[in-house]
Amino acid sequence: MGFNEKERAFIEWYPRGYGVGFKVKEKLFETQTKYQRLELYETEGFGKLLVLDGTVQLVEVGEESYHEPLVHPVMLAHPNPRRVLIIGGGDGGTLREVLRHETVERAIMVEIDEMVMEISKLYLNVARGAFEDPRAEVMVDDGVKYLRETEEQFDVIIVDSTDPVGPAKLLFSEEFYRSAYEKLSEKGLYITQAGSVYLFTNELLDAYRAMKNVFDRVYYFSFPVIGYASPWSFLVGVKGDVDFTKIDMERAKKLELYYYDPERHETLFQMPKYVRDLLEGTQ
Ligand code: AG3
Repeated sequence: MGFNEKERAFIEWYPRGYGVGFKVKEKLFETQTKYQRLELYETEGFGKLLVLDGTVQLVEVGEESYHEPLVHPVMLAHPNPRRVLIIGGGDGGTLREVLRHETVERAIMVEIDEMVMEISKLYLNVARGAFEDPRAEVMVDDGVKYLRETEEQFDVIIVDSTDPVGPAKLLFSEEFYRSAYEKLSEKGLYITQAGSVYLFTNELLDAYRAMKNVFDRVYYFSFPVIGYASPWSFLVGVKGDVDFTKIDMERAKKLELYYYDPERHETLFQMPKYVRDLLEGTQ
């Protein structure tokens, strides 16, 4: 569906006929991995485009518009994030941003699809050395199983998955949130990408409700991500005495960021009326 030979464009079709697309110079390849269909394109204006099961994962030019808001708000709100778990994120962008924090001693990344990692390493300018960092421990495993079985504790858990439909569905279940809560340290933060509020409304509200049943506090924020139906949603779950509305400006100043603005952290929580109404309607 996605690649239109005649137009030389890749278009991601969301529910209700909503589309987001890029003009492409060429299709670099397409393959079926053990878990999903992987396509790679060279776009006209945004570098390479990585697609999984027909959905845009990233474009090289602008991927930071996703990885910055996914990583830095939670890392800067936590008082001392030393142990971080990333579930998914095979391209290495999330790992790269996590490792920019000097407090991090260990960053464990659990990606189910080895092929996504290998192809990203070979073709994409995204990980930029993150996989070789001595603090990084990368494993190929099912994140649901890993989190259920691990005896480790984490200060921050980041879920960088595909959409809450299909293979990643379990990552949005109450059961999964419970095992995440259990594996967070006394003070812990959990963040997940959570889709589009107007295209995956039910999935988002279900996830929000399930998170509210598990975490001590839950926050919603959205961010304009290049390549996704804009704005994109993120859900944050808090365990214990951590205030997600406040961040450490001293540490923030050491990071050079382009999209997420720590000085305006509070603006993350502004949302259109219909979104607030939808969230307030969940009980
Ligand atoms: N993780 C995928 C976010 C979901 C995108 N969904 C969509 N386009 N329908 C991104 C991987 C980047 N590390």
